[in-house]
Amino acid sequence: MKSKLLSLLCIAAGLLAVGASTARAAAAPRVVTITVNEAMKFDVSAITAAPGEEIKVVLVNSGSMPKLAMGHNWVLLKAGTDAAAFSAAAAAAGAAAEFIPADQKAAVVAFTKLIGGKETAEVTFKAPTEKGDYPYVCSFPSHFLLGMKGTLTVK
Ligand SMILES: [Cu+2]
Repeated sequence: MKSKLLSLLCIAAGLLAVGASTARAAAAPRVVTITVNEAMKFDVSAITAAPGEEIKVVLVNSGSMPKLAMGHNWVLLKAGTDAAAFSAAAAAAGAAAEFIPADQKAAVVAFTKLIGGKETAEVTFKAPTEKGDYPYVCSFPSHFLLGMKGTLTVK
């Protein structure tokens, strides 16, 4: 009798464990890895997301230059943001602000820190619920102008 109860408990515990791991898997964000280097391009220039989808962007800098000489970040902007104007403001904000202009934070959906060669940064965020095209940029001075940009499309 006692052993039967014990085995029932074991089964119950096993089911709980399975349930917990399933729940964990469902809650895990989708990982999008973006590699950057001295070529000043995001190797992923288009991301499609479902409204409200949880996404983890992992930014990998495979280059070798230090952050202050050629740093990179990944900054997702609200739909309709003038990315060129944002980048100009970011350059003016300077390295101390990691090229995120304090007065334009309302235009930022998500961003990683600025990283140098052989560094990695990540940010987990929920895609906007409103469908549309959300521009993303590297806000290091002039990198946007050199083509370091992409679009996250919510649909
Ligand atoms: Cu960059």
